Amino acid sequence: MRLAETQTAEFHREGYLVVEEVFGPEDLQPVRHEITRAIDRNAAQLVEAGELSRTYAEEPFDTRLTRITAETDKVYWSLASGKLHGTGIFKLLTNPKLLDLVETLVGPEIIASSAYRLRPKVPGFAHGVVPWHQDSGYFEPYCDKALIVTVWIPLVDATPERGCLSVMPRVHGSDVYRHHRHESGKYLAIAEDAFPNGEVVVTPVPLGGALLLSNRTPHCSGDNVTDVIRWSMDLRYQSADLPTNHHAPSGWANDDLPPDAPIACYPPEADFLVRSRQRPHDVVRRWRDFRDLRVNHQRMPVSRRWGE
Ligand SMILES: O=C(O)CCC(=O)C(=O)O
Repeated sequence: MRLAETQTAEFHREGYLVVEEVFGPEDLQPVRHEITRAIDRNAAQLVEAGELSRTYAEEPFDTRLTRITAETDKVYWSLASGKLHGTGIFKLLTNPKLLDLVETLVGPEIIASSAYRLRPKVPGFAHGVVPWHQDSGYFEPYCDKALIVTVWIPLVDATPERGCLSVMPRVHGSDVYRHHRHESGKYLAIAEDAFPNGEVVVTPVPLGGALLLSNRTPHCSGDNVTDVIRWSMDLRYQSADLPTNHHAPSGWANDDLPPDAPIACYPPEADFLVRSRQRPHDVVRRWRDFRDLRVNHQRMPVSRRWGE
């Protein structure tokens, strides 16, 4: 599914775009399955260790982790963020419908950014609330002016009550605002005195849809005040012409970049090439290769741009 010209124009003008009916159940089921297996595994271990009373296996996907998290947050932390790298996640990251969408924006040589995140927004669990930030706040400054597209994909209907995202449109043409470590300690947030004075748009996304964001679009998400876990994934894509740590088998890496370019826009984790006409042999097509890249990646630090 490619974006229509009007949609591309809207994305560039507003800094975000909601696209409905991108995915069918067959696209999202493998991820749900991978998450469920991970919960099964981790919950069983904790029951065995006497840290959880039972696995809550009878609970549906929408509520099971809430019951578990009421006893221990260990299962939550074993899943949240970029920890999973199974076949379900790989299938979604390389989903051709998704890559067609992304190609409209970043071009035909596509790197899946290392920074992909799974977010179970468990009702009443504070970590799910994300303060105002631009994704570029987390990336290397060298990549500020480039486009790194976030594709935010809910695994349930994402409504305002469940803590969907809010965005600030039409300010993404500015620089990256000053960020600081948020009081939660977990996130970066735009500093109060640097905060842009823009309109705020709440962006519900129905199951099957996606929210596209630019790396300089300020966004945040609030509390989930329902009984349903707001499961979502955010994936990121960039052109292979930007810094990347995917050292492909051919030996290619950042060939044309100046010496002061960082090793990757987000060095701590492993990027990988997902589509290429110029170097089709370097595309990561097998889940095992993806897993090996993720597992064997030598964690590199990000520069301390916010003086932390
Ligand atoms: O899913 C959320 O609540 C926040 C997502 C986010 O901040 C992001 O995708 O950069």
